[in-house]
Amino acid sequence: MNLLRLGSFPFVKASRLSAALIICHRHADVDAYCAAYGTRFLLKKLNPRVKVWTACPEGLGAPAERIAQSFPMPVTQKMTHHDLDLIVIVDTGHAGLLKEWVEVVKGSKAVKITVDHHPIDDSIRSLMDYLLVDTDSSSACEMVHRLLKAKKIKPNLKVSKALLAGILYDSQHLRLARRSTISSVNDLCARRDILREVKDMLRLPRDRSEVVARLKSAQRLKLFDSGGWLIAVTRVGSFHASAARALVGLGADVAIVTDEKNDETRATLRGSEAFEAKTGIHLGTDIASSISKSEGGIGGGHPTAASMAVESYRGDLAVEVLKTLSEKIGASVKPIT
Ligand SMILES: [Mn+2]
Repeated sequence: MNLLRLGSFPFVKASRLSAALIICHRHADVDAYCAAYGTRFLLKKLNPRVKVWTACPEGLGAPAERIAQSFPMPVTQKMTHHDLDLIVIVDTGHAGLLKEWVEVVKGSKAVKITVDHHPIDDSIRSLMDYLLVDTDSSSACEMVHRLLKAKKIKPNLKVSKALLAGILYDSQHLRLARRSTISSVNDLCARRDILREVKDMLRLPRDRSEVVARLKSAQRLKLFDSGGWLIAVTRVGSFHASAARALVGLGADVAIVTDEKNDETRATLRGSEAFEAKTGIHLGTDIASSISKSEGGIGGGHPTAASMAVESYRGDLAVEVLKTLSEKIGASVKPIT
């Protein structure tokens, strides 16, 4: 992604911009919400008269809900204004994650732009006029920061904190950071060193229900071996991502957490960095996206963090993931008892 192209954002004359819609993925996480927050600021700076709506399909996830208290913005439930000039989709690699908002996007004559760091599925590609996609970026927030920079707009303190929160969240507190991430963090902290403050914001104590979900995921754990890699399979009703991360924290190379709700089967995957580095398996494209495509669901994600959802699924999604994983690894799956 080159900066010249970033400088062309939002690909419509800012002075003519009157109505814009920002949409993030369903159950917005901290990165998605904060990227929307930063994009809203950017559009308002480009044209103070622009009216901006923000949509978070199916609401916010628990960590984003907490962060949103520090960075409140109006979130619209239903689009009543139909004459949009611009639609910006942030942090969303698959159109299925837009839920009912996909119809708003399809039906609008607005210029449509995706700002994302996920591998982009064709379902999004076919809807968009412009793709600002960098899969090497730590987060959508890092990209929004680069957009601000390209437009020579300085974020205020609140926006700096929000973008930093998204970067820290998606980069696992900079464990997955690249040089460009550090450069963004440095910029965002230039006016005031907000690193510690934002870290503390994200480190609020976990809800008891989340802790229970993490512990139950360990209690219900089934362990498998494929080619020497330890694969943990479990089932919990909520906090899938947190539970999967906890299992990788315990030492699993890959954690698979599944659940069924309202006729929808979901699977959340997390892998260790060593697993990705040694096998080259991308949990987003090789596993979640490939299985959901063949099963008629939605799925995708990053090399070590991915998820998928399939409606009216008849089989056992965990078994399907294990099968696909072992094929990619090139070794059979053996239960460890
Ligand atoms: Mn993200």
